[in-house]
Amino acid sequence: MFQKILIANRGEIALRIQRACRELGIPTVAVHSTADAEAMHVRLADESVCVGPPAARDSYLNMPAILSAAAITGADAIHPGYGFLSENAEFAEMVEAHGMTFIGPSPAHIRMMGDKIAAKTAMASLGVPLVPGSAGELADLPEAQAVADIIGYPVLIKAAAGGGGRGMKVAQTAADLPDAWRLARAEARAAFGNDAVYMEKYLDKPRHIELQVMADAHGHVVHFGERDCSLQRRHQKLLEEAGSPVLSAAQRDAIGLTVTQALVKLGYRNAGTIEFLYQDGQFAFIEMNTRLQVEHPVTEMVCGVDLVREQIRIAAGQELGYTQADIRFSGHAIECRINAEDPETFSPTPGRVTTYHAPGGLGVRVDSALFAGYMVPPYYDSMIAKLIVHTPTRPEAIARMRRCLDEFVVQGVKTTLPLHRRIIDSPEFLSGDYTIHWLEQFVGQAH
Ligand code: MV4
Repeated sequence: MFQKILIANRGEIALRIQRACRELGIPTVAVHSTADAEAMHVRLADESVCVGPPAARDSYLNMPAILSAAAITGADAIHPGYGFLSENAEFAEMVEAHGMTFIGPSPAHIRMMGDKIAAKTAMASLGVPLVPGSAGELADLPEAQAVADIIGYPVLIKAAAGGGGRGMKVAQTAADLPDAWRLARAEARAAFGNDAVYMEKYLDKPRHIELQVMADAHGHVVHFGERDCSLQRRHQKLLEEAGSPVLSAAQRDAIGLTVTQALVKLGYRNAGTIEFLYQDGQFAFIEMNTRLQVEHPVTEMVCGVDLVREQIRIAAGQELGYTQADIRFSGHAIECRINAEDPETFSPTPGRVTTYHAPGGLGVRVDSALFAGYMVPPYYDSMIAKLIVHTPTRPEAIARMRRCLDEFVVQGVKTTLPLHRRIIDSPEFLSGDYTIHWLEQFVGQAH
């Protein structure tokens, strides 16, 4: 097992990883920017190193500074959390080149899944269902037109280096395609320095359902079921559920088997999330994330597993030690992401938190690095807490979430708590009958 783990992140996820380390008896090193010197992830770590000024590119994305911090503190492994350097293949390579372990997949798999075309090609060859579309990169507009004629409009042009919704253009009809083509390529070049694009049939009312997997270095792969992440606004998730309100146990088993068999053949290692669009009872693979995700707690609650502990054990070479048949899905879990944002405009609201009171009780979990007196800095993501509830059934989870949202008090900065109270009371959310588009129109409604 590792002697000391450096956590290359901040906020709630840095604390989350520290907690797993502490329970495994592994000392931790926190890194922080000058803006985070007083932050909870620094206070609770065994050691801490300042890695640079506030801007993320100078601190949490500063690879030489983070590697130096690991070297001088004698850390033998680095956990990247999510965001920042978590899906940076070059960083994972540098960690290994310095004789340390990157707690995550191999650099080759991170690189493969970062290229959305390579990811789709690999998954298709392994028997995972895809959205109908181009067989890889499109060379020119005539080829795009030919593919669109075969799969039928509407179509989407996506950037190979994209993901998370950036650089996507819809063409409703053949007349829209030339503009969509030019815009998608220009945006891809500007945003990613790579103008490779591909095409997919545009699905008009899908849900976003993702599967959590874990693979050890000995050829064993299991899945921990799905999360429904359809409640998003501008590609920012607000609320996630495990399991999906629309999936049966048989459907979960079937897609889980397809995915785990594919990842065994791929030789994948550590945690991963396979993202699907789900429409008309069909799964279509779109992307794979090669990191721990923000919403991992809902999976932990229904499976009774510590995913960060599993990541650390696997990275240290240990076997999973259980099979798919040992994994049971129990009850329902919901997570609300609480952001320091205006709940109407979604503009960030940095500032000092004067009052902080978190809810509690049976089946309630709050993952947060917040405390009364904390100054929410303007430099980073605005998420300040995750509220997770777990109960036997979905209606009970909704009732518990409503109760917890009413108990939760954050004063001094505006938060998205009032929006979550509205969502949890809406008939559409209650019914579970929503698509990826529902929240966009709901937030704009009079209330
Ligand atoms: C799509 C789609 C419809 N059809 N692909 C957006 C983020 C990126 N991960 C994939 N995205 C989409 N891809 C096809 N073929 C609709 C979206 C999409 C979306 C997906 C998941 C969650 C929220 C979304 C919001 C708008 C569009």
